[in-house]
Amino acid sequence: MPQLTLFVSPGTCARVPTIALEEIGVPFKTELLRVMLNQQNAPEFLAINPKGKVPTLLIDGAPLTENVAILTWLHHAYPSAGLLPAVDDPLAVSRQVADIAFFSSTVHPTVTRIAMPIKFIDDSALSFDIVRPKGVEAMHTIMRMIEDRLNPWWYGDTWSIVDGYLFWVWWRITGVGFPAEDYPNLRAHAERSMDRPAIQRAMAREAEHVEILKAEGNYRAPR
Ligand SMILES: N[C@@H](CCC(=O)N[C@@H](CS)C(=O)NCC(=O)O)C(=O)O
Repeated sequence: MPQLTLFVSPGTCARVPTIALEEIGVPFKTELLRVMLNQQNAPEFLAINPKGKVPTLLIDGAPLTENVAILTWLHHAYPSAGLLPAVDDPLAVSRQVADIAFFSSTVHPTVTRIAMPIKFIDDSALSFDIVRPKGVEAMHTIMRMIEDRLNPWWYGDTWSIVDGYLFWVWWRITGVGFPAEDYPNLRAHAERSMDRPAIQRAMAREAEHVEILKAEGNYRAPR
């Protein structure tokens, strides 16, 4: 069994592979990166992941980056965990990769426009007045599509890690004011997700990290 260490930071997309690992039930360690201290760009971490991003998964000491790669590797390494529905036709496999890639390459960048608008313009007021509303507009288009698709999970009756990805996105955007009222299926999805013991364990790991950061004075609440 490989030794697994996941670099994380609370509230980030590293929650998604944390959920995946908790669903698998395999032993793993998490390493907290302090974004407030820019530890993701410290030379020690850049030597592991030159992109300076979480999540980064060490598999017997060797790094694997990018949610698409980490989640699909975990699915293939631990197929009985059911991170994705079992399929063997190459086209069906590629469609599952497309679903995860949609979250990482379309939905996540839209989350960033809403959650971290200051990354796009060096003017805090303008970032909240212009960048965030344009991100919210783009996110409504995405969420209307997802609202119509959920039944009750992304793949119907079967929970998958795509739902774990959606759980993080919804938590992140509603946490900074994205209006939830028009999306009953998404609200129910978030509540149903929180009933899953693996998600509760992933959230508990994050809460421990938040407490560490608060005690150090290195915590910044989302706004
Ligand atoms: N394409 C990457 C994106 C990873 C990413 O953007 N991670 C963010 C947290 S959600 C991060 O590490 N941000 C730190 C920074 O940009 O300095 C993936 O899907 O894994």
